[in-house]
Amino acid sequence: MKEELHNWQQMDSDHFLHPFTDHNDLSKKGTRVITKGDGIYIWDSEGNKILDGMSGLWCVSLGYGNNELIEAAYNQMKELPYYNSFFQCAHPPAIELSQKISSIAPESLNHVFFTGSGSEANDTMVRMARRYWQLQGKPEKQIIIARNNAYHGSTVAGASLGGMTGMHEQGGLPIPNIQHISQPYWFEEGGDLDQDSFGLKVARDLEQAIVEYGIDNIAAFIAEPIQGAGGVIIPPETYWPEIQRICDDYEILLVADEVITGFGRMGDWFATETYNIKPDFIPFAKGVTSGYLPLGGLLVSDRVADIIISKGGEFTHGFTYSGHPAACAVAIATINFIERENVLETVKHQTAPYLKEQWESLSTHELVGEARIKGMVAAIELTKEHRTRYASTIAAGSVCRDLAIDHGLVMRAVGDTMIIAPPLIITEQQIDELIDKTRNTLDATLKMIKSL
Ligand code: PXG
Repeated sequence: MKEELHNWQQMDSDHFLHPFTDHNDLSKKGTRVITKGDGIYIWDSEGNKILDGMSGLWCVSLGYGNNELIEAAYNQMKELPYYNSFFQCAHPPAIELSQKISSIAPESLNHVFFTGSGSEANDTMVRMARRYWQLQGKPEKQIIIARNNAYHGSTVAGASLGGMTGMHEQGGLPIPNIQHISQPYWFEEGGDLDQDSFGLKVARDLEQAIVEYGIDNIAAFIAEPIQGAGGVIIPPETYWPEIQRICDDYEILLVADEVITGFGRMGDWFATETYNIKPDFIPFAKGVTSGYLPLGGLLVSDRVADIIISKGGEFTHGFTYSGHPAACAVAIATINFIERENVLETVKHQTAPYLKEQWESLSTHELVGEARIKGMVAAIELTKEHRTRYASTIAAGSVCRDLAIDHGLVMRAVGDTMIIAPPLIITEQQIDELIDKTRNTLDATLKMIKSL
């Protein structure tokens, strides 16, 4: 093997275009090359062991090195590594998985369209929602209402549904007939309102938008039950019941994007259970395979599927890797593991409450304006004083993220919001380690900021 094959950073800098990356900045610092994972830990090419507080990218819920998932992929690849489900074909893993996901999904969602990712799941939703209304004789119902600072993926439709202005600015997005309303981010945007009043106010923006754009033009409303990439934004308790009321009153389709929250992150199979939401579509991905292979999909309600199936003829949509057999086999193994090992019960009644108690104790730290948590996702707002941020030139979040790595912990920074989403298999002892590392990181960050 040629020597330069091991010079990962140079090769990376010469050839590899990374997602969401400033390459000038990266080439100065050098990429962190991750070479190994085991349980909740990863190792980099320098040999550092790091607690993966982000489950990869919100996906490795069962941790690294789970032999059942690995063997499921291997065995399926030996039997049938690929076949498609176009042209009136299918294969056992996709059929079995569609049945299995329907059985754990909320009652009225019994149909699954497979994709390769969460972005493709949302693209599928846009096409299916519009097709549904067309088949109902209402082709003008095209508009999909989404929210500022939402993340729904990076394809043209996914990025359009998302409310990330930085993404819209780079190339003519959003596509037509996507409208954005406010997000339920009390800490940043709640002003003097208490959380419950703010939750209601923001939910009612949906009603205002429906009136403004006209009910005859609106197909659907999409939201993440808890915004993930936007900064683990946990809505006030009043928010979702009011959103549900509005969607019911105006009969628009409700889409709960569970790409992050699905498959156990809240201690329920889906956050729609946790929040008692009744969606027509659930886009999912990530945790469905614990990230071991790429798979996404769209759970579809009976009311939508019945129309698409009975009136629609051919739905002209699909991907080469829709329901890839090896990915489906890993997903079946993931669900079986979660069921057999009582992962949801442990998260719900044991580890998530323990993490909550520990995480909320961080709120007394001088650097912390708020520590919030729901299930196995949590955030800390770094502030100078209670709800006052540091100047953006200080970049408190980036400082904290880099220091976290030095302390052996992956935390993600969204501006000055620090977030974690650890593997669902994390133990109480490992939670103690995560909290210690977080506290030490906060101390070091405060020291660093004060020295600036
Ligand atoms: N919906 C939601 C809610 C997501 O979080 C997607 C859709 C798109 O999934 P794919 O599989 O196409 O990536 C996501 C993905 C971050 C980060 O920085 C979050 C995601 C992806 C990349 C980065 O937090 N979420």
